[in-house]
Amino acid sequence: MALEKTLVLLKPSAVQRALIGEIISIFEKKGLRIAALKMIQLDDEMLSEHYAHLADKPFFQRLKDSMTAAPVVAMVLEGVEAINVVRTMTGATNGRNAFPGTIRGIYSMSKQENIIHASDGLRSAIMEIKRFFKDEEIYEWKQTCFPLLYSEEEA
Ligand code: IDP
Ligand code: MG
Repeated sequence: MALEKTLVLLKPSAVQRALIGEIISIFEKKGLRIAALKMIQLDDEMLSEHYAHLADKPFFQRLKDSMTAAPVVAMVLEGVEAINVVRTMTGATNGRNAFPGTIRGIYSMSKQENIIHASDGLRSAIMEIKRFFKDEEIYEWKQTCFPLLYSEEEA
């Protein structure tokens, strides 16, 4: 089982609604290692890259406006199968359909204002981490509770 890194953004709506601490805490308590963490103001260029797959959608400009309305909190989380784990914790895109217990399920009533972004696969995780973090911003600190989080065969 592979130790993976994934990218999470707490969107401007999460920052405005004072949910930063609470959501980071959910990931910390899950056992994911925070490898990098910072607040950044996204711009049009970064978002056109990040959301390139949505460029022809009618809501694209609205989405970009929403994503630049306040800073975001960006982080790199690491754990065994972290990409899938974090994506599952994130929940369905539309907050109204997201299962209760998922972050969108708990905190969001909207498809656009859905609080959080999480990488959806290995390729996108690698690209997105590179998009938002320099190598020297990613820390390889040792999680001393690691043996309590996983069995030997898992890690
Ligand atoms: P994801 O964030 O669950 O991976 P994507 O389809 O990759 O979903 O869309 C990226 C973001 O674009 C969503 O998180 C959401 O904020 C926004 N979005 C997606 N579909 C719609 C829509 O139909 N209306 C408005 N915003 C949307
Ligand atoms: Mg996506």
